[in-house]
Amino acid sequence: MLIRIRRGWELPETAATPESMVLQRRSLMRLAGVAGAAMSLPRLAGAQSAMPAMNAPRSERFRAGRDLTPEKDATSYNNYYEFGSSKSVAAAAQKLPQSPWTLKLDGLVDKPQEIDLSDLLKRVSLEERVLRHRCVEAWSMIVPWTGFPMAELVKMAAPTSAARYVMFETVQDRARMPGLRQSWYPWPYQEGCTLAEAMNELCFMAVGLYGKPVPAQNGGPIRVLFPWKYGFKSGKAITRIHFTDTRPVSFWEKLQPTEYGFWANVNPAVPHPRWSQETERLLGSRERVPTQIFNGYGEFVAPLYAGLEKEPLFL
Ligand SMILES: Nc1nc2c(c(=O)[nH]1)N[C@H]1C(S)=C(S)[C@@H](COP(=O)(O)O)O[C@H]1N2
Ligand SMILES: [Mo]
Repeated sequence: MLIRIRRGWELPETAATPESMVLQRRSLMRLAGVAGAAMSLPRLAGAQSAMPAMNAPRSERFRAGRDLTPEKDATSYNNYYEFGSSKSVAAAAQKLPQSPWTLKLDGLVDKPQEIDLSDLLKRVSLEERVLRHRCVEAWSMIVPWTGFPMAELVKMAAPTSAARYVMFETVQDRARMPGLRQSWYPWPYQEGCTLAEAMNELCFMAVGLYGKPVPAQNGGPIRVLFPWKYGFKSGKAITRIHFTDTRPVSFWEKLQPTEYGFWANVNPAVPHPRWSQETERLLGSRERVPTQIFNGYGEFVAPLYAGLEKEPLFL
């Protein structure tokens, strides 16, 4: 059982998918795309989506300082274990209906509610943010997300004074997500943060990617983003946001508590137990670049961790 888990996730990306294989797989996918995937996917996405093209204003506050990752790379190399442990889950993920979609806000809140996503989008103003994403496997991407601050949802839920943590839960669609049958994983995919982190301006709920609805494989129709944390914290296809007084134990922490913790802030100086976090490979390129503490977002988030120096903030 453990051996099966080790094969995918536990290897650093460079070991799990040697560069040559990645490149080979991409060109295979391109070829296959002409025959199958590429022809059927856009039609499906159009039919299922609640949202047309988006042209939200781009925020100047968050500058990535690098070129955007090519869209085809960001949308064809994914981690989404509900659809399997390979990076090629895009075709399978198209089966997940994107609309209608309900988001449940519950737990220690004054206003528990279930909101229809299209109603929610009438109540928030959308912006585009170009953000860095750093996977714990040491690859990264820079993509434009459209969405709204998570703080908006916190306000709508109105947490009580007892609420200290927020847990984000991914939908469990057993008919369409074959990975859910892999019972050694602690489904559902849950990730959590402190209430202060959820209210930080960088915590973002994304409904768009490259000006279009977030593709299913990237977590459509709505996902959370913690750009200063390792990518596994940024849960996809969020269906429930739960406010609690207990620190949530998240999916990867349940699987391997010695390797993946609650905080998971990016830090090049703290290696993963089995590989270095000093550099990262830019998706869609062969370039490796230095990794930055808090993924380069320290000016926004470092104050959140004052006084918590004894916590394993970077695991
Ligand atoms: N529900 C769910 N969310 C998830 C994952 C997952 O397997 N299931 N993988 C995480 C990991 S490890 C990463 S790196 C990012 C990948 O997001 P992307 O495919 O949009 O690049 O999603 C995160 N969110
Ligand atoms: Mo990841």
